[in-house]
Amino acid sequence: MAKSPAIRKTADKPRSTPSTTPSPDTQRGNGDELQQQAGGDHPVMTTQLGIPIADNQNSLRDTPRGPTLLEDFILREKITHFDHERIPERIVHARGTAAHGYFELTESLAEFTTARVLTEVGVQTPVFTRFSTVAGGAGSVDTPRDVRGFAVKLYTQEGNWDIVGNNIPVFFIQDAMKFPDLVHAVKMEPDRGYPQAGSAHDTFWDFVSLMPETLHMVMWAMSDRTIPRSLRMIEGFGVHSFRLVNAEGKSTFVKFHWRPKLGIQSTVWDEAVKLQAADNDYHRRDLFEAIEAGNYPEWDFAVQLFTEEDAAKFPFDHLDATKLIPEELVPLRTIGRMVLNRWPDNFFAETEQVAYCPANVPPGVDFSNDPLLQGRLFSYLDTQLSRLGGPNFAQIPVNAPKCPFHNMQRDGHMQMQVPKGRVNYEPSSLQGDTPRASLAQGFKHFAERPADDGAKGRVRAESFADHYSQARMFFRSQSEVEQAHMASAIVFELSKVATVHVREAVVGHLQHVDAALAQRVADGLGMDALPPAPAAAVQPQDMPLSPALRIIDRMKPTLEGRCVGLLVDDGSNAKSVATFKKAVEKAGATVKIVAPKVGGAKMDDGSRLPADGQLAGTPSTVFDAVASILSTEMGNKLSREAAAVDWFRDAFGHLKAIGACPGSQAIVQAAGIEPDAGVMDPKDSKAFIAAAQTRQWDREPKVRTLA
Ligand code: HDE
Repeated sequence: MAKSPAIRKTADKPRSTPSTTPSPDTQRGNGDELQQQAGGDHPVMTTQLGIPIADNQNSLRDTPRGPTLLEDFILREKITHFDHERIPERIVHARGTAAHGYFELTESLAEFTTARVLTEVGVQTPVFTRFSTVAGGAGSVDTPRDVRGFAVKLYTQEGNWDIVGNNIPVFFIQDAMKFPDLVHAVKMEPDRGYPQAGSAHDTFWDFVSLMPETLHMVMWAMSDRTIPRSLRMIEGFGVHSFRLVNAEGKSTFVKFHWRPKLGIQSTVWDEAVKLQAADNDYHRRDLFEAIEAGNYPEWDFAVQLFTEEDAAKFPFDHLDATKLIPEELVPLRTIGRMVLNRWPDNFFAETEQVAYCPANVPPGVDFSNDPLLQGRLFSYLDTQLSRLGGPNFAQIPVNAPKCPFHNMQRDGHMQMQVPKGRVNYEPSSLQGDTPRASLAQGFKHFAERPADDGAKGRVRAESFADHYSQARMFFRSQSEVEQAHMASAIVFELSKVATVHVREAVVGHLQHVDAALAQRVADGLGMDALPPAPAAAVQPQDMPLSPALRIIDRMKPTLEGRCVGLLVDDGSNAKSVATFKKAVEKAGATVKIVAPKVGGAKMDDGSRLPADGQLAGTPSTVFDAVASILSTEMGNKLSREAAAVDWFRDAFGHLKAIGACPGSQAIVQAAGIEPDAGVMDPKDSKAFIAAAQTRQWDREPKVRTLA
């Protein structure tokens, strides 16, 4: 009888009725047996305290079919640790994906700051960058319509610098006081526990309708920026004005920007919705696969620099986080780049435990009086105390600085350091090696002029009162296609709002943004009359337009970083497949083979081409463009296969290039596709590559009605 070694060793009394039938688990083999089976040079498994474990399959039983013994310290330790594996997820930005990399300065800002990371050209500073959605929980999907967090931790020689930004340059609210209300409104409703990860519900839009300061960011949220194609193709913004401070103590205001080398690219809404079904982890997988393949995503780092005097001339208050500084007003200066080139070893240890805080700045960088930023300076440290369980979270490897650090902070939960000596205070005279503050090297706060603009009070500056002008500028700066997408997004979201007066109030506000937009949305919602516009504290102004805020015009016509799906089946022409693949890969894209069976397809020359994805589980939504190389026989067969028909139909609807071979024509017809300039024979790889570098915007009116 194959008994587990653990039972044999620890059962002290032989039982009178031993089990004669071994359980499947005891048959599976244990300890040394398993060690040998697995091969390799495995270390012996131990408890947390190093006690070697002989059997990791069976708990200690009183008899083979009797109760489990409390004495089983190995079982108890294992289960107890498991019971405590989770920590509270982030209140916002819970769903995130991160990677390691480096920042390299290409132009010195020595004139403006003492920060070494911004003055030492060519030095590579390690970074850890986490992207996130805002509203959904940690297990929610990657592609809802949502703002993306863009948080960069730079491990500089003068301490950690966290630029904790978003992929949108403005924020919903002006004062930290409103943040809990905003977040409560956008997250799932508290009584029903839904919707998860989306703003298309009554409480969010109720809040919007009552807080006109949200309008500018709402316009961004309804743009295609919030349905990105890839985390590698989003911009990042520090949002607030910060300060740079030079050796003379002079301050210059600065806004931080990250610009993706691959260009910005978004999905279309129907695609984003279908991606939620196709692949919950679409963005995480995309980043992982790119880094694993050595296609390291890269961003330019740029700054907008301006003085107090410049700021006084802006037709808005730069301390108001609902306002951006158009780059036509203050140009961007590219001073560095960030490359992400290493996937974390462990998701929990790094991506989950990383603790960003906008208050982490090196000497030479300082804060502005933006009231939203001021609130954030407090919030992030505070949230880590409950999320990570105590004051020593900075000792977690991903959070620890990579420069020397010394202080007199001691003890606390989970203290990992063992400070030596009797001196844990300062000043002291008993030890020669204790840390001391340094006036020369230490952080100097910018010595600001005392404010002379009024008395203390719970007030909102009058310069913050214009809520519509920049919303208008943003909307009117967009291309026609983008405006139509925004109008349709608002119609979609408000159509999910059951409360009629909330829908009406939002459309009322839109009249201040753009009367034609308000009318389009009203029509899209089936309203008989345009609801009245509310009184505006300040009449909106027509600001100069900022074409730099568009996506479509700035999309890079490239296949770099993109992925093309190629559908094959038994009998596909091996030569055509190889030629197509080579040409598209040469243009920079990855080609993934899709076939009805994951084992692949038998080509016409008898060779077998393994598939990267099975057709039913790999819809065209996960690709930037698609092509097919099929025999007529297989094409006819697949034209009766919903997954194949949808593959083409969705690619067409999502404005993608389609390289459909003659053998696929039955599927193309079943999908109701009327071929246009974006549909061609994949033999013409040149035409395919040209079309795949962008989306077929002209096709859109043929496939959907936009507001
Ligand atoms: Fe955050 N924010 N936030 N936020 N935020 C958090 O910190 C907060 C704001 C942003 O990948 C929390 O560690 C307040 C603006 C990102 O780990 C919390 C206010 C911007 C991340 C918090 C804001 C952001 C967070 C939740 C208004 C763009 C994820 C967990 C005063 C510039 C960082 C945590 C990561 C996370 C508070 C507004 C970006 C609760 C009080 C504006 C990218 O501390």
